[in-house]
Amino acid sequence: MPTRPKEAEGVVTKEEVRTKEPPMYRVLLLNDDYTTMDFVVHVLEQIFHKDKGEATTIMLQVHASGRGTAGVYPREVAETKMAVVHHVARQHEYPLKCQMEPV
Ligand code: TYC
Repeated sequence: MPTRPKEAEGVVTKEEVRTKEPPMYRVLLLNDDYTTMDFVVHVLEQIFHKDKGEATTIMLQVHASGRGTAGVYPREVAETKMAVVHHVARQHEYPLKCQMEPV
């Protein structure tokens, strides 16, 4: 039987212990004509934890191109972020929508 060097006894290699990373999802914000730019920036700051500069860049990207990435998360986190965005948008009577897609 092949032997291991003494110092390798009981050593578990990284591959063996590493838990599998979960599949990740992009949460996308969609443009519309009614939601204010300020509200979208606020959503990106409060829900996606962007600083004001990043939030403004993402909002302008969505405004110009139709959609943009708010963040990338495991499935359940992405689903919750989407639900929170839709909830706060409806509270403020904005039609803001988001979507998620696998990375
Ligand atoms: N297009 C909107 C406006 O001109 C701004 C906006 C940006 C709306 C991003 C939604 O996801 C959005 N007021």
